[in-house]
Amino acid sequence: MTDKIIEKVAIQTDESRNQSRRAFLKGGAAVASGVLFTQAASASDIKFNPKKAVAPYANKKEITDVLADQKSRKALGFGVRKYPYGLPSPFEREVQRRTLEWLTPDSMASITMSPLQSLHGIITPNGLHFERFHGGVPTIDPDKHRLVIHGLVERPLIFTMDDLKRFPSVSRIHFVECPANGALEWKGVQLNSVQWTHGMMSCVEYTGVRLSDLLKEAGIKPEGKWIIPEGADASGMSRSIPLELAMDDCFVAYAQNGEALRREQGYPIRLVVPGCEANMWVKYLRRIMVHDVPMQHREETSKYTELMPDGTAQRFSWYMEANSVITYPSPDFHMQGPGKYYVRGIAWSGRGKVDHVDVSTDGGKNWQEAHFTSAVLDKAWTRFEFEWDWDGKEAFLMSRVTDETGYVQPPMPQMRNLEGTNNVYHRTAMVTWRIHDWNNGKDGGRIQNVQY
Ligand SMILES: Nc1nc2c(c(=O)[nH]1)N[C@H]1C(S)=C(S)[C@@H](COP(=O)(O)O)O[C@H]1N2
Ligand SMILES: [Mo]
Repeated sequence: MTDKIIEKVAIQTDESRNQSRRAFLKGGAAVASGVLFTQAASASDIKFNPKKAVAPYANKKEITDVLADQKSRKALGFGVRKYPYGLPSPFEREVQRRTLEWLTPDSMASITMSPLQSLHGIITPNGLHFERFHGGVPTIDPDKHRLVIHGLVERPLIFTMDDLKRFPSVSRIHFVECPANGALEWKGVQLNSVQWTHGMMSCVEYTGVRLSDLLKEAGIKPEGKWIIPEGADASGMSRSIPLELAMDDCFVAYAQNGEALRREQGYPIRLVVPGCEANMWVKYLRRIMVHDVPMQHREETSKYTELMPDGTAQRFSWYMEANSVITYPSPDFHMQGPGKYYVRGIAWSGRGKVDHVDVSTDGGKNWQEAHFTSAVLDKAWTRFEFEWDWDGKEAFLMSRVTDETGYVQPPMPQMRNLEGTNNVYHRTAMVTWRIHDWNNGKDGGRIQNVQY
C-alpha cells in the first residue's frame, strides 16, 4: 500500500500537484488524504482495551462542565515581538536548577543541579544545564578570546574564534557528568529528589571542532604524550589528558543545542571529553599545552582522586561508569492512586552505548526489561520506559543498566562494601524509590528515597 502511494506521489507533475493543492484548499482534501489514513486503522479497529486504560472515565456532566469552563480561550493572547528570545510558560517556573546552600561556602565556587524530574527525552535545555564553577562565571568577548596550542608541538598556534569555525564541524549528543554526582548518598540516603541524587549532569547536543584536527594542525612532537587544557576563568581550571584520549573523540565546542554556548557552560569555547569526568571538560578554554608527563596539579592530586578503604587513593579515573535512574515516578511526585503507570527514566554509560535496562518494582527480587523511547547513542542519555500496573501496595522501584561492554550497574550495598565510604566520587550504584501503600493514611502514595 505505502509503495503504491509513494509511486503515485512521485509521478505527480507540478500541474497535478497544484490541482490537488487547490482541491485541498476548497475542502476536497478528504479524498486525497483519506487514502493515507486507511493505513493506520479503520474506525472499527479502535476499540477500548481495559487492560491498557490509564485515564479515568468521564461522565457527560463532567464533559459539559469542563468545556463550559474553557470560554476564556477566546480572549486574545500576546502578539509577536514580545519575547525576541522565548521564555518557558510562567506555569513552569518551578522547573529550575537549584543549589544546596550548605554544600559550598560561596556561590563563586559552587554547583547547581538540573531538575531531572521535570526533563523529557534526552536533551537538557540550555537554561536548565547543571553548573559548576571554581571561580565564578566570566563574561568573555569572543572577538578578544584566543585559543593557544603550544608546548611539544612543531608549530605553536593561536586561534581566533572565527578561525575555529573554518574547520570541519561535528555535532554530537553527549551527557556531561560531574564525578561527584550522587556523592551525597555514599553513607546513606540524604535527600528526596532526583535533582539532588543525580542532578550534577546534563545531556545536550554540542557542535565544534575535533581536537585531533587542531592538534594535527600544530603537529605533536614524538615526546608529546599528554595535553593540559586550561580555562580563562579565575580558577584557571586544568587537567592532564593522555594524548590517545585527546585524539580519540574529544572536540572543542562552540555551540550547545543549536546556539552559542551559554556563559555558564564555557562561552565562547569548552572542551568536550565524551564519557569522561566533567572536570576534564575545561570551559573558557584558552590554551592547550602539550607535555611529556602529566602535571602535578593541586586540583588533581588532592581533589579528583578516589580514597579507597585501605587508605590509598586512585589517582586517575577518567570514564564515568554506566548508570541509570527512574525519574517518574520519583520522590518529587505523589502517586495518583492504583492503576497503570509508565515508569520512565534515563540510562547512560561513559564507555559507549546502553545495551538494556531492567526495572524492578519489588526492591530487586524480580526484574523485567524496559524498552527504549529515544535513540540509543554513544555516551549519551537513553530514555527507557516500563509499563506497570500498580496494585496500590507498597512497592520499591529500581532500575539497573547493562552497557555494551557488559558492565552491570551494582546495588548500593555491593558498591559500599567494595569502595567504603571515604570516597566522594563515582557513586553510580542503583537507587531505590519506595512507594508507600495507597491505604497508608496521609503517607499513602508518597515516594521516598531509600537504599537497598
Ligand atoms: N574553566 C573551568 N572549566 C571547568 C570548571 C571550572 O570551574 N572552570 N569546572 C569543571 C567541573 S568540576 C565540572 S563538573 C564541569 C561543569 O560543567 P557545566 O558547568 O557546564 O555543567 O566543568 C568543568 N570545567
Ligand atoms: Mo565537577
